[in-house]
Amino acid sequence: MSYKEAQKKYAKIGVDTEKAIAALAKIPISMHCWQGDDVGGFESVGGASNGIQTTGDYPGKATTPEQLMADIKFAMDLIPGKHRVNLHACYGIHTGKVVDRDKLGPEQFKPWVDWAKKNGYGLDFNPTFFSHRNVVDGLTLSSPDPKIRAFWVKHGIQCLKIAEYFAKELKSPCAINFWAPDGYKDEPSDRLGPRQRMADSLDKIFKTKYDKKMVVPTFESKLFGIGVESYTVGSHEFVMGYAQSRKILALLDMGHFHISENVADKISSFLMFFGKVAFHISRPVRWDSDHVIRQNDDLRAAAQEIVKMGPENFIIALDYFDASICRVAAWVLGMRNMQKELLKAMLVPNAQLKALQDAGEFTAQLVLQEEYKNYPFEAVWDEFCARMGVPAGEEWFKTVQKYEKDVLLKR
Ligand code: RNT
Ligand code: ZN
Repeated sequence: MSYKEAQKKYAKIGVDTEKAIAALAKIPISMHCWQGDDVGGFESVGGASNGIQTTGDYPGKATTPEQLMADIKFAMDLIPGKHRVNLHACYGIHTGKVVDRDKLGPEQFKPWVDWAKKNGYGLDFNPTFFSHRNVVDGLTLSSPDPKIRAFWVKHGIQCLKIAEYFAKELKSPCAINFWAPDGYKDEPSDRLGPRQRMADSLDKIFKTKYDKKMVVPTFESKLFGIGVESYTVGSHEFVMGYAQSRKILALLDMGHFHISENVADKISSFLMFFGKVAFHISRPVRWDSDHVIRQNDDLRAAAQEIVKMGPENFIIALDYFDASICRVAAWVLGMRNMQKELLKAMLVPNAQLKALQDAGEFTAQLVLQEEYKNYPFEAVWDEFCARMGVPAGEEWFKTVQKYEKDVLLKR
């Protein structure tokens, strides 16, 4: 079906495809640098540890800043629209001796800023509370050892400075996400103490002066991790309470809940009480496995809520890392899948369906929700990609395969 025919078909149900295309072009997605090297970073060759793990050993991963930048740029060029890059503190660029986390500053991130400027990307940021010797007994900000807490507090403060540097240099607010792996493998005797200590550490971090318009702290909750099965300090309730009371944003990661929970259902409540919602788009398979996102029901449901609540009220960041497949393809596929689901959600006559719900017309609601799934979305997507100057269909993969052969596999 041609775009013109699809446009007419959608118009009949009150959907303006031109509006949808224009709206989608304005949604920036924060693409995570860490898919490019299995959350490795540039501090050591040890790889991800202390609360983060990747599986797979697909060849060709980026091991230097130049390689990672080249791979991100290659992926970005196959993704329609203008987007952001999400960096972690462990991706600082060190000349000579590695500067420890408590002493990091803008200096280690200047090459990233220069590169982002050149390519027109916004930058977001994350302190790295893992893959480090000062994660002691699995604890950072909640450690009973005041020296360990002080180290991580200093890290958080330095990261706020780096986020402010990004925002000012790139003239675009920087979201900085706090996630700490702290927790216990087995039943702790004290559940309160670690939470009090974590709150106190965070308060010390956020006491630093930072530009509240340009730096947007978010705080990510988690149910459990491998090795931290019985207790997570930054649980959902802890994060909600902390963020709400300190007037920062809470962040929802799709992999950080019980597997049967509907994460999309949480969005409207978050929006009501926080005004804005930060999101890690991920795909858990039986656990927080961080698989590449697919066009599945969970992603569809999240995208529908984002569209209905107003995409401008969201910080959409991807968070997955699959080391068993081509990492560049994983980026392109995930970014495009997110955009496809956002577009699909925009091509649904939401006002009409809402009216059916309010009128108690549940049969019609169900029938139409299903029928609309088969509308000619693809024609609109193809048109969007053509206007954005990127391949619409699977041809993008051929380009990645060539890059893989010519560049990645030669590393
Ligand atoms: C871990 C969290 C966190 C990390 C990134 C690398 O479970 O999801 O967001 O994935 O900070
Ligand atoms: Zn996450």
